[in-house]
Amino acid sequence: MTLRWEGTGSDGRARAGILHTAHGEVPTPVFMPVGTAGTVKGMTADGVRATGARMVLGNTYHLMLRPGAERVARLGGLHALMDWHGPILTDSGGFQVMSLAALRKMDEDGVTFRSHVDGSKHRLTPERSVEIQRLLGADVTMCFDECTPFPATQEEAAKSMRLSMRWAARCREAFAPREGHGIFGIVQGSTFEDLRAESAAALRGIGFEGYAIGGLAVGEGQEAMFSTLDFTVPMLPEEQARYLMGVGMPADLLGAVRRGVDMFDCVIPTRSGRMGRAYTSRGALNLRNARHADDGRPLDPACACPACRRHSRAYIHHLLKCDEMLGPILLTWHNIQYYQDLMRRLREAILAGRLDVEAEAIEADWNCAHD
Ligand code: PRF
Ligand code: ZN
Repeated sequence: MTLRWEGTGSDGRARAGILHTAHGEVPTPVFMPVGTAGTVKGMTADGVRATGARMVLGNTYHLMLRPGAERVARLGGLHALMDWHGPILTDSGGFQVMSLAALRKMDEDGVTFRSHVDGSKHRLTPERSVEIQRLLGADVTMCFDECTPFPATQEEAAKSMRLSMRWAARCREAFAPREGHGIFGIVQGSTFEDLRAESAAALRGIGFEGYAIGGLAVGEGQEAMFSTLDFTVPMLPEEQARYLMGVGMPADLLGAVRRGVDMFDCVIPTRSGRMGRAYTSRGALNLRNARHADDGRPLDPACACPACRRHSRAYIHHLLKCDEMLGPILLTWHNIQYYQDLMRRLREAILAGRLDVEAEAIEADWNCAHD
């Protein structure tokens, strides 16, 4: 059987479940740390697993440029290469081409672009993207789509979404079903309800193992993202996983889980860790700030990660000031741990039927005056 999602409980619109994949089971709601170039930056695979993470994301765009999809396949696939033996979801490349590549030229068939690394010329089509994701060994393949930039007029958003839907049909056709593997469609349509409805209906007509919501967290703001989720999530099948791409901050995850989303990925915990920022149960901290220089307390007393169990805020501040690589490493570990702990708390609250109470407690803690 291909990859499937099994619901195990719900609370309001929020759901708990299990994603069954070729590389194991993943309890949802789940946050997938981003392993763009075959590594969750600054973490060993064992370290990522120790945070509780069970599934990671890889990128078609980066890996096709370096080290190359055929080479990854010759080396035994992405799981073996990065020593990550849990499930991997790969993004399809379209979003990264648009945000990173130079001299992009899009046509009905696909996108031609120049590498942001060495300027070399490349082409991605729906068929090639699916082939690359197969060569990488992805458990979850994503459709090749266009993430409609924000803001877009209704006409622009419709044209872009309809292209993504034609590409989605080609991706489904190109995908060879395999035990425990699946392909997800991606709903586009910007913040327009009728376009999201048209997109969701088109994808349901094609039929996928799961459904992603794309084109959000692109500058529309949390309120518009939430209201788009309010009408888009109910357009998706009840029996399959729902994945909100590229989201987000802890409060975004909480709001989206309450609106029925099961899966997330985002660079925020890793990228902001490298920049000196920690997400904690008492809100965010910037460890570069001088006020931490004499603070002997851990980042978060509620956290059991190595940074919190063994080190002070003062030490991490010092490491950052000296540009020592352990600073970003510790903060990355902590942030991934915090995201995993948050998702576990939400899963348990959904299963216990007390998500509202739990969400209020979490939010009250984030907003408390002292740190
Ligand atoms: N499409 C794809 N990847 C994505 C997005 C999208 O719309 C987003 C939008 N937040 C992040 N990553 N394929
Ligand atoms: Zn910690």
